[in-house]
Amino acid sequence: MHCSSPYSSIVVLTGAGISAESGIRTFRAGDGLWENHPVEDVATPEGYARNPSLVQRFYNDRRRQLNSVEPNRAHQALAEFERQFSGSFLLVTQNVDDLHERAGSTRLIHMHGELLKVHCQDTEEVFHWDQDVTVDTQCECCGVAGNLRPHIVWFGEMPLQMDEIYQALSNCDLFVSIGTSGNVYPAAGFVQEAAAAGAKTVELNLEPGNHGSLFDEQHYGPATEVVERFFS
Ligand code: BJW
Repeated sequence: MHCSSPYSSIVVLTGAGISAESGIRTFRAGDGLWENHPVEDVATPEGYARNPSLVQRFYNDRRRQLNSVEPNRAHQALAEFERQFSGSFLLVTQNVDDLHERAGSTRLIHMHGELLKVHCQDTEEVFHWDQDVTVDTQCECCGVAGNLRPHIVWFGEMPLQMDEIYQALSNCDLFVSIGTSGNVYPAAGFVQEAAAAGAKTVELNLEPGNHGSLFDEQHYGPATEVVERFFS
């Protein structure tokens, strides 16, 4: 799709599949484990309350992993498209890595949070953070040890900037979903929101996601190939 496309307002949703070829593992490999941990241990507020050290170590490891991965051609194709496109454009990512911004994307919402941020459990103040966090780390706003937690949206928590996202979905004329299985809500419902607004809907994924049949158009293959082809 060339930047002189017939569309005036585009929303793109990305998931773990876009970062897979950069070397970041996707979530749903079938064994129910993320990096050898049951999901409910590391991605729920209850898991964090039970064992904060384990959860901090899990996110410290993933934060450190960012130093050894690079954006791939799919991230770059989206950033290049954004630079050239004169209409309204919003990239909504479920990913907590920073590969979209490192590729150059700027009109971007991290709806499930960011590995490179933490927030204070009391004040909710958010801090940029690229170091390890432990239960002894003192919070920068209140000085209390153990108050800083990963700025990640866990199950049962409200994803971020939802008003802006729904506003963009209700105005878009093209919605493109990339590298997401469609298992996790509310993101899994965005295709229906966009379709209800009259947008054309396109799925770019390795294989059909949960809602593959709801899309007007589908292209299956590795993101570096299908995304680059679609957005150039
Ligand atoms: C490739 C590829 C390649 C591979 N190229 N493609 C019952 C019914 C309905 C909903 C619920 C329910 N019970 C509970 C809920 C709500 C719950 C939910 O959806 N649960 C489901 C499991 C059922 N959701 C929530 O709790 C959310 N909050 C919420 O709903 O608040 C209330 C609310 C109401 C109304 C409006 C707004 C809010 C919060 C969800 C938080 C999700 N957080 C996580 C963890 C982050 C922490 C971390 O990263 O450690 O976010 S879960 C995890 O899944 C992560 C991801 O962002 C998210 C989505 O996963 P994604 O990206 O789709 O990855 P995969 O692995 O599933 O798929 C990868 C895809 O890529 C596959 O299709 C591959 O084929 C493909 N692929 N290689 C292209 N090379």
